[in-house]
Amino acid sequence: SQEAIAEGAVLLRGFARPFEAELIADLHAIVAQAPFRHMVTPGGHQMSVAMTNCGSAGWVTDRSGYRYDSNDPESAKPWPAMPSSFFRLAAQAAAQAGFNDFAPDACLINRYQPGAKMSLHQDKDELDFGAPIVSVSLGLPAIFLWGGLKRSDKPRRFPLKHGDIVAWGGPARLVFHGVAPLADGEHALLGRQRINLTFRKAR
Ligand code: MD3
Ligand code: FE
Repeated sequence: SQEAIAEGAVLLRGFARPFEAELIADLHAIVAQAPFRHMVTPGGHQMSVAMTNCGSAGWVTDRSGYRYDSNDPESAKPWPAMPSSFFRLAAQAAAQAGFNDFAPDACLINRYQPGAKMSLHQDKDELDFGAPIVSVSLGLPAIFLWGGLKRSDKPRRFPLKHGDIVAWGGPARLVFHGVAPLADGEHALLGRQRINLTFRKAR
């Protein structure tokens, strides 16, 4: 099923389900090379979401700022390559949502354990806001917060479940968004966590 949640934002419920086994196997291999870690914001706060990356560019934050880096700062080695299962799913979902020829070079992998949240923010560390962003939700359900173009716009709440994909582009690309604190639970494939794959064209 396909719903427009706002101008430029398309929700594909369950789109990732046929890929789940391959995605989870590939995820485990990535995390073995580049473990999840809690990064620190430029303001000095440790994030409640743990992160890692795959692809030629990885999103990182530390006291010196937010940026994309070709290497994992923990190992000084390149981030693991983006598995073809990840790339194909992101490109297929983007095309289904009306964004043709999406070629992500960055996949940020977010891990939410119960209580973890992401405050309202914009994604604006990428070179070209013309490319969409594709996000894949796996594991425990979460409440996604969808704001406006001003931080003060009151967010709407959307439940995102295992297998749901959202593609955001055009007028939705710079909207403020976040995730409410994760409720506890147990997912059959992933246990007590939510994993979000965020595909972007960074460079
Ligand atoms: C709407 N992640 O990593 S994905 C992020 O569920 C991030 O982990 C959330 O926001 C998560 O930056 C939300 C959905 C998402 C991603 C990018 C967007 C929504 C977006 C960019 C513009 C508008
Ligand atoms: Fe974001």
